[in-house]
Amino acid sequence: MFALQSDRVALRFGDRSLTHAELRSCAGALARQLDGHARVAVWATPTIETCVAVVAALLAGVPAVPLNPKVGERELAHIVSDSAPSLVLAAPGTVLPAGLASVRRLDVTLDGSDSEPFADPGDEAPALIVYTSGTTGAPKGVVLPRRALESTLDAVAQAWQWTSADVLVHALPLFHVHGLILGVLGPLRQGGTLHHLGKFSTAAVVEALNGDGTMMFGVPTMYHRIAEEVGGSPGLGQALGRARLLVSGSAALPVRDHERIAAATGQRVVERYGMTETLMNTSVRFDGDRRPGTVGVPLPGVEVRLVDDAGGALSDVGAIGEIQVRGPNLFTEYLNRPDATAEAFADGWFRTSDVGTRDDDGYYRIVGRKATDIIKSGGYKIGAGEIENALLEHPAVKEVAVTGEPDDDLGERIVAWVVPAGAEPSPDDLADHVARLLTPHKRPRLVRFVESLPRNDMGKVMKRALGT
Ligand code: MCA
Ligand code: AMP
Repeated sequence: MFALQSDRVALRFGDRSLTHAELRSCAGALARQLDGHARVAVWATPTIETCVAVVAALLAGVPAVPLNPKVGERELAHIVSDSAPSLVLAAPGTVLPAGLASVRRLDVTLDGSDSEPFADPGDEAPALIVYTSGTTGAPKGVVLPRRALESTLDAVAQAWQWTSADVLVHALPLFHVHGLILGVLGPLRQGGTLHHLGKFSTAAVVEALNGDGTMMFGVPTMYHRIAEEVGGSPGLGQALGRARLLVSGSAALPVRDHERIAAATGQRVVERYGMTETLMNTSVRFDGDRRPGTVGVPLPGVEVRLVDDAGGALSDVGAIGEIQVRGPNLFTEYLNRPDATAEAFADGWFRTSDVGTRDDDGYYRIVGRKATDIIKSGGYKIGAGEIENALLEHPAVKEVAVTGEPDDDLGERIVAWVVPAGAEPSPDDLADHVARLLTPHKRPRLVRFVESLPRNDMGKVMKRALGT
């Protein structure tokens, strides 16, 4: 999957860095300790140890499950019981939650050394299992084979003219596809460099792009924060203008933010469209027309089609339908969920639930989503059902419905419509409850108390009738 031979810096986090050869050596030594393990978890803090742990698992051919270090107790219990890791890899000194007490811990150290070859586990061998939310129920483990990782990284490298000379800058979390697969494994596969900022701030972006950074990845919330500031900050505009390529993904980049950044930097952000199950599907190419509001053309090797409600393929320019994809970039299954896996495909095509349209030059635009109970907030995919289940466990909540509302910063914000069981609980209390059980990014940003929820004759909550 990677050469990991050169003396070029592979990973830089703050003042710590590893060359490709050093990474191969310490990850190789760690990989020997994974021998005989069927699956390992990685406590995915934004640190160099997380990258070493994931590379070790890939070298050893042992599937890795990246864990959000802010994961709450209910969500962690689900992931641990569903994926059954026999080890958890963590940076030395990190305090792990009680929910991992039953899993043996292995500290990730950078001082081991190994350069012996490893057996090739094969293209279809599972490499990573990444948990993603659905409309109802607990998150599903998306099993990603090595072939999907390699093909998506090669496809975007071609589209973006990404080479070993590039230094990628980002501040994305390392437990999702965007930050981990594109953002860590991407630079490693190209033989280039990742400079991780630890935490997003425009000041950190300026410093990195004024240094040797050549590319940046971010979610629209990050670009929105840049757009808000860039007009009044020539230093930010100049730093961004110096970059070879700025890429946005995980949610739609608003046209207004795209234009504000273009006006202040002379640099048009390139949008790409992906999904945990499919990795990357389409992108505006480096040398393509960077039209705001579009996610570009299918990546090399990826087939994309639009389908109407009856399942018929739509070929007319401008027709609107569900986006379905096929190609080597796809996952193999949802872990332990053959039912959900079967439902996700139609004649071998993966049903994304995203609704899109195609321009006459083959560019796709995403215009909506079939599943109303999915919320994208800050680039995170969140199921309304899991938040509702968590809130119903709060003693002060009698009934609840969760919706997503447009939000300039987050894209969508989570709103909880609560019928209190007695006295109204404080919104902060409800937010803390969700953060403790699930994760902080799933917490409601707004709580609206109502006397009752609008229901249809079947008793189902009519979420569209909930409005301001
Ligand atoms: C807040 N915090 C709390 C609570 N409230 N902790 C415990 N209990 C609470 N009640 C903590 C948070 O954990 C966080 O800590 C800090 O306070 C601020 O939280 P929040 O307001 O949620 O963060 P933010 O500043 O709004 O974050 C914006 C962000 C973030 C940085 C843009 O949303 C982000 O990193 N998004 C990236 C998501 C992503 O990578 N998605 C890709 C999915 P602390 O400050 O310490 O963190 S993959 C995908 O979608 C596909 C494949 C694709 O196409 O890419
Ligand atoms: P996730 O499950 O977190 O991998 O999120 C995948 C979803 O993010 C897709 O199904 C889309 O709805 C959304 N998404 C990703 N990239 C884009 C984009 N560039 N524009 C609009 N939506 C996007």
